[in-house]
Amino acid sequence: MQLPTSLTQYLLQHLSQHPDQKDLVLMMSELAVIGKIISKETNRAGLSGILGAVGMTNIQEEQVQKLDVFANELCKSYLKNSGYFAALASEEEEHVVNLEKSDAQYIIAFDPLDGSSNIDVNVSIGTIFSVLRVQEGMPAASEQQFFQKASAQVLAGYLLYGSSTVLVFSFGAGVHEFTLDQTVGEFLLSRGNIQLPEGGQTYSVNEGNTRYFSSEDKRFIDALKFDRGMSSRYVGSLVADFHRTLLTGGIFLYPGIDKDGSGVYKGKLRLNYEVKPLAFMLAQAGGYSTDGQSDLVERVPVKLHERVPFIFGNRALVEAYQNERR
Ligand code: AHM
Ligand code: MG
Repeated sequence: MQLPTSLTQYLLQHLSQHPDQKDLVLMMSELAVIGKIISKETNRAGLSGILGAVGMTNIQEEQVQKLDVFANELCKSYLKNSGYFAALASEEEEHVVNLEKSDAQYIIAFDPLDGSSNIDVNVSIGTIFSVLRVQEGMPAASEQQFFQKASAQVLAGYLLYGSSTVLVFSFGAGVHEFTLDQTVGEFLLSRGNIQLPEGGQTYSVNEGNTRYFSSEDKRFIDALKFDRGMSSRYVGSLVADFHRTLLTGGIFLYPGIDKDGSGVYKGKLRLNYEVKPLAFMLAQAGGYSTDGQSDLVERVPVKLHERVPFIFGNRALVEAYQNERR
């Protein structure tokens, strides 16, 4: 019987081929542990809600926390203790958190629990992470450290807490999916070197925003429906919508929207926590992502919590979108 490759085996093989990446391999293993803990909490989130609703404490006599707060605090304390990171940036933290490790060579940005509107209603949510090297010539815990483009990431990935929990990540050469076997508590390789299939038939967009779209965006989305006859899927958790697109192709659009009628079209998704890690993996899987003007893998952040339009999927479709805007 052929046993699937475990994450531990995969990481050891990777290390034997890339002895200089020991830290990255070890931090990937730590991130997988964080994923297992959040996965476990996610599975009993309904119970936490019941306890939380009456202001009760849990079995360890701790105050029950909202799942997103729990995930953020867990990531912070676990990543600090790992010793690999000089600083972290979280979607849930206003400022960069200095981890007081002056000799650490890496920084990490993460979205501890993506898909906040889906947390309380039992729909897939996720955790996204992006690891960068500390740049010389500036303080390790400065915001500027995070102003590096997606292609500078040395490790990026996500955990998707869905019908099963999967870990998808890349060290920069190939994207791999591991599925958590809850019975043995180990991630097992389920898809190696994922490549986006050509000719995906799904478009994914929050159609409720149609009135805020530019006329070009409305026209493009109408063409997906009426000319190409594509089918619609939208979870509203970026990790879930990304994972489906990675596996089945198609196009996802969260274009800039003009909600206040000012004529300025603003993106929603965060460059550092959501867009960069996903754009990095998508590029290796043969896909393409754009902010409407150019390749998001090369976009340099200018603000820590910067939000950008995010359109990704099969290259031909996304390039068609981009070409209409240039
Ligand atoms: P969050 O980080 O507060 O959860 O917001 C990001 C989420 C993404 O997961 C998802 O793609 C998007 O927001 C959905 O937005 P909307 O509800 O506007 O469609
Ligand atoms: Mg998010």
